[in-house]
Amino acid sequence: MTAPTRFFPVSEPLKYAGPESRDPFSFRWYDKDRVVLGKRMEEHLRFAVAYWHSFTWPGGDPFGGETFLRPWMHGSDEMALARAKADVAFDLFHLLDVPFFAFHDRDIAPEGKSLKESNANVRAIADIFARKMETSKTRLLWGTANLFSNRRFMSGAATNPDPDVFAYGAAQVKNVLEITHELGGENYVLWGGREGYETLLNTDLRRELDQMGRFLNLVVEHKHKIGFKGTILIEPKPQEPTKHQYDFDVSTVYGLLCRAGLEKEVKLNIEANHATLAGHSFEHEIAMAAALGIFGSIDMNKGDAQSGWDTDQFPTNVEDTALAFYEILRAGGYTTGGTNFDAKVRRQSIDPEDLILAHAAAMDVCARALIVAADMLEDGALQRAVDERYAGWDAPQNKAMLAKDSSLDAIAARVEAENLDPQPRSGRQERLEALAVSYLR
Ligand code: XUL
Ligand code: CO
Repeated sequence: MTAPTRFFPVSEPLKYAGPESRDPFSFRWYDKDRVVLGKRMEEHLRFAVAYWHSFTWPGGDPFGGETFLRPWMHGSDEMALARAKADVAFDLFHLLDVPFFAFHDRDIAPEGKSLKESNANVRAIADIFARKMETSKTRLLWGTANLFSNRRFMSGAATNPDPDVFAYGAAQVKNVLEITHELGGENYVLWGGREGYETLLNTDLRRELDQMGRFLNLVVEHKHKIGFKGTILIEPKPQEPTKHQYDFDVSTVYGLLCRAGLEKEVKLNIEANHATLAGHSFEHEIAMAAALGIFGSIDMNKGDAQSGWDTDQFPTNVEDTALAFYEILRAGGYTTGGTNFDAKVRRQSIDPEDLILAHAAAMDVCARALIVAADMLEDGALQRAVDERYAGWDAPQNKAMLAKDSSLDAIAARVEAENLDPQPRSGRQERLEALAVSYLR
């Protein structure tokens, strides 16, 4: 660990102090070594701090600019500021004792006058990360390229009508994928920031989908070429910034992957706030990805019930979070994925300690939710109710209907021969909702 930067008011990592603790600089539920379902909490949850919201966002909104006045955002030597930012970032990782972080290329280093210069800047900061990671426990959950902030990407990257922008985006991804690989990253994320359209009047949908499919294949081919063993993840989002994004939700991305022949190669990074913007619950998106065999990782940040945009708030609701972790546990837990806080403090939370306390509180919500979810799973009553509901499918004549050699003729003949007269049975929703809530603590 390098010397602390003294940006934060504490220098010792937060420790578990139990649910009764009134010390805000302690964990009440996140007890990293506590064993849950045979695995340490830290290994279950695999927390990651996102570089962009905590260290790069200045606190602006559509009506006002910067509120945070972070010291590393002000000065003329941009690379010196990027190095100072890296110091503070690794201090926060240390204080929170998190196993992972995640970044976009443009979060960690300034954009240069050419792609070559930009890539060199990213590499210089990545070299600093590599040195810091020799003594820090924090590893890289994922890297990603920002293909949406610069005005060249206003009409998309892979789906841009201008092939030069496609080329520029591809070259940028190559650099970040290679750096992610060199830093031992466990995943590489593609969020289609502006892969969508504003109006059909200027859009050739088929071309854009073909371009996107080829772009994804180029990334996967390069992954194999350089020997990156991590997972390529796509992060669905329905809209914002574009009116319609091609990666709308889990099911839509599955369709895109099948069209590109990549459903066995690419998995999904599911964000809570994106799920709700798409009109789904977070647990729906996780369960759908698991059912389709493409669950990878999550961005753990919620929206605001009253506003229809991506507010990126830290999770505070144990019940919702428990339902999400229940689906993650049912899916077998993470492999290369993790719980990334793609979340930002509110723009009035201007104190350095707010950054620490926001993450700590969210880690506690997730830890508590994990315990509840583990109880749900271990007790098994919820699963038994589901199994009972489908038990009829175990009978041989019913299994046979789903076999390749079944036919409408045979099924219709059996309905007649057996005089089938199906009687509806209760879905028992309220009973199961009461059961689910009974695990809360
Ligand atoms: C945007 C968003 C991104 C991705 C990575 O809504 O979630 O920060 O997580 O590009
Ligand atoms: Co995200």
